[in-house]
Amino acid sequence: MSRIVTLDEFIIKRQNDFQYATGELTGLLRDIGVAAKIINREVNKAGLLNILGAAKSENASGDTVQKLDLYANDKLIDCLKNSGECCGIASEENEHFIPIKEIEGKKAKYVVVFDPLDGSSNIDVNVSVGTIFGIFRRKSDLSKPCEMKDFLQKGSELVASGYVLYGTSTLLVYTTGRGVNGFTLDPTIGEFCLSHPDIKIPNRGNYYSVNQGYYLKFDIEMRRYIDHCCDENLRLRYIGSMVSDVHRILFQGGIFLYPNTRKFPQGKLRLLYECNPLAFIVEQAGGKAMSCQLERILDLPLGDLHQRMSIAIGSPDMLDEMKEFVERYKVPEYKEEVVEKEGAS
Ligand code: P6P
Repeated sequence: MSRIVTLDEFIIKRQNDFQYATGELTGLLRDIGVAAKIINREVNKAGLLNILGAAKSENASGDTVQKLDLYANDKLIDCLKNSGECCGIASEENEHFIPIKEIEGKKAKYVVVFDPLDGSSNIDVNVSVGTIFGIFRRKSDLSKPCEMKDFLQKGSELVASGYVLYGTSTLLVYTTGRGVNGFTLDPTIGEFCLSHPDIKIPNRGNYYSVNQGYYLKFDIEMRRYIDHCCDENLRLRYIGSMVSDVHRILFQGGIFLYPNTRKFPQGKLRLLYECNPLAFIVEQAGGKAMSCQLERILDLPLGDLHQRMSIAIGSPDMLDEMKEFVERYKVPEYKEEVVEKEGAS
């Protein structure tokens, strides 16, 4: 049996891979790992505590907030506040970013963005949920509080990103731009242990992941690509938790889609703390991530913290195929013909 390598040990050993190897990012990643262990403890016994169900409030994006969302949000903020390495936080659960005061005069260089508990509508039915995070170097003056420009950075500026999946086991997957590695929490020792070194996404897979219930609300070019997935006898896997659905695609190959609809003309998922961190990971694993208008996710400019975006993410060959379908069926002539035949979408 190969020697156990803990997350802490791995981060420290690999910090020299990292352009800004000053130990601060190492400390930040370890603090996020601590918050993940605390959240995992509560997620695993949520049914025993009065922390299930809705918190009778909505977040900045208008989503109903679950009690465990708020718990996870609070724990991540507490851990990051005490880390001394983070000068600001942007969370799905908070309308504005949260400046963090320096500790003992230390000028923190990083800001952290996160969705504390993605897919939390699944909590009450015991379906896996996850935390998604991204880390940027601040752009503003180190001697002053963080500013909005520290957060409104393109995904290509991320220095690290990752997710924690609270599923059949608890898995932390992250990248600092030197490949993707996965760590499984061993509850007997309370450590995340290296379990999936150097993750690479298959060039194609047998799965496609989309909310098929919205099929008629997608643009015709996306409907034609989904028809192609059905013609290819791909298997539909969609549980309404982006981090879980994308994790399956990362490990087994396939494509995850959340196209724009009439209800969400820009797409539903949030660019800053859902799409960009997962796009960084999937690209680092050899995959691709683009909007349904074929723009590379990591190149997209951000206008606000909770900006929504359509997304197609997964195996490179399948993204290339999707791109062909969009280019072929997006042409106005075809769309007019379809509208006449099928009626407005
Ligand atoms: P729908 C969860 O609320 C989430 O933000 C993602 O995790 C998930 O992929 C998506 O929304 C599910 O949305 O419209 O299919 O229920």
